[in-house]
Amino acid sequence: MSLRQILREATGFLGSKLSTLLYHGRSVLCPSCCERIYPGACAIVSLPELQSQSLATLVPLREAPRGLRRFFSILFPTSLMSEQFTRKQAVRICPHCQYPLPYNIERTRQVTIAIIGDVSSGKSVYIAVLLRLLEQGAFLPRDLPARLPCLTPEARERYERDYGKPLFVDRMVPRGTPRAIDTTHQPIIYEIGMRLEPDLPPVLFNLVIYDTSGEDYVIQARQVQYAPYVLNADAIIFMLDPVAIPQMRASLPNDPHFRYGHNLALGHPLDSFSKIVQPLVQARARRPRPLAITLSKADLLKKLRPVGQQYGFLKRAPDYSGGLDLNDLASVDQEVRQLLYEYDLGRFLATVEYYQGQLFAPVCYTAVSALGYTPDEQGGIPAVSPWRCLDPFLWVLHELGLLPARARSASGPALHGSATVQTPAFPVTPAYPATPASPWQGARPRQRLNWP
Ligand SMILES: Nc1nc2c(ncn2[C@@H]2O[C@H](COP(=O)(O)OP(=O)(O)OP(=O)(O)O)[C@@H](O)[C@H]2O)c(=O)[nH]1
Ligand SMILES: [Mg+2]
Repeated sequence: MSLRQILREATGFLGSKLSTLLYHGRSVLCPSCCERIYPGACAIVSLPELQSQSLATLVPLREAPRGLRRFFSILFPTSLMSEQFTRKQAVRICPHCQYPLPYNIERTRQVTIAIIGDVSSGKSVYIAVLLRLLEQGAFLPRDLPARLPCLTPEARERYERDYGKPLFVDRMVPRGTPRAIDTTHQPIIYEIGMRLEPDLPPVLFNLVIYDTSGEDYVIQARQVQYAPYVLNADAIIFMLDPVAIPQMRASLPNDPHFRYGHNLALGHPLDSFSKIVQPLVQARARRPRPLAITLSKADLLKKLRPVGQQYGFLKRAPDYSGGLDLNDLASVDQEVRQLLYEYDLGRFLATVEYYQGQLFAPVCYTAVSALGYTPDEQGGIPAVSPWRCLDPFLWVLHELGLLPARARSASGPALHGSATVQTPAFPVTPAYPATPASPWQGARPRQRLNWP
């Protein structure tokens, strides 16, 4: 190697180290291709032009900066919040996939909640219901000043057409999500702003939600290619299908539900979970993230025991209007753990515990029924009556420091001692250290969030 080559290599190496240092915290993930990008280095285009023209002929309002301009643009990205840019409906586009990025991407925290699980575990139905609840503001404590516009109306409309309309209008369960054929995604993004205290700046973040087929999660090669956002997700909701639990399935009555939508061989939940987390293990995830293990189709759980001996959490419906009730969630957590233990899922619980601390922290067990009813043989439902659907969602937001909880609980610890709940025969890690703070328990806006 000549001296000149050595010098060139050394300069390149130092340059890349210096830029990593200087650009620290300036990069974000493109919500579509999941490549790391610098918002300040992206081209800015006009959205109407983006819709009417092909990308090849697109005339940018501002080309991607080069040289020294690129350096300063990355450090001090242009804000699109000006009259000039608003009139032109300006957006940044991803340099890798040309996805029009959220207008506030350079200044607002992106929060990805990955709702994952095996085939037919109930992800899409849950997401369709969750989006409705979100848009109704059902997750917000009563009277909390807030706004939650959807930043991706087209993706939202498509989702409504494919899942919302069949469910809410036709009263039929939607079809399974097809396997992905494209490595880019069209997530649904909401800009959520909440004013927790009148004299404090609002809490602001972009909530990013994807829906992908279970096949793209449980096959590792497909997950890294078609659902790479799982690797960087801020929190994970793992849908655990009761029908896939052999002992539970055997205890359920011979319901038409089992002939509908479950013609595929279901993987054992431990197997599905292990396959889904394998890429996270291999990628050596840098920080643990909240994990909500969510037993889906909880309406079926009512069929496991006689009416008088139901689990306590099945008899209660939480009231979210007063804010997140951590005590209620803590007792659901214990009861679901116990239920899983009873149905021979001790190894599943032990595996989750093995990863706790390295990949996931904290971990909470919840149960939801997105439909509230068991579909008939044709997939028909009398209505959609969601039950506890906000539990895992609110819990992960709370754990990410984005949503307050109510300071005192109406239900709660007393339920631990209710007649139907026995002390589990396995160690239960308390998921909620209850440390009441100000009126809003656990909200940590100043430390964690971006301010306008
Ligand atoms: N009883 C009951 N069944 C449900 C509920 N939610 C979903 N199901 C059933 O589960 C089936 C699968 O639900 P989906 O939401 O499509 O499952 P998915 O995880 O998105 O499946 P893939 O997209 O194929 O991975 C539905 O067709 C319903 O039959 C529920 O709340 N209760
Ligand atoms: Mg689906």
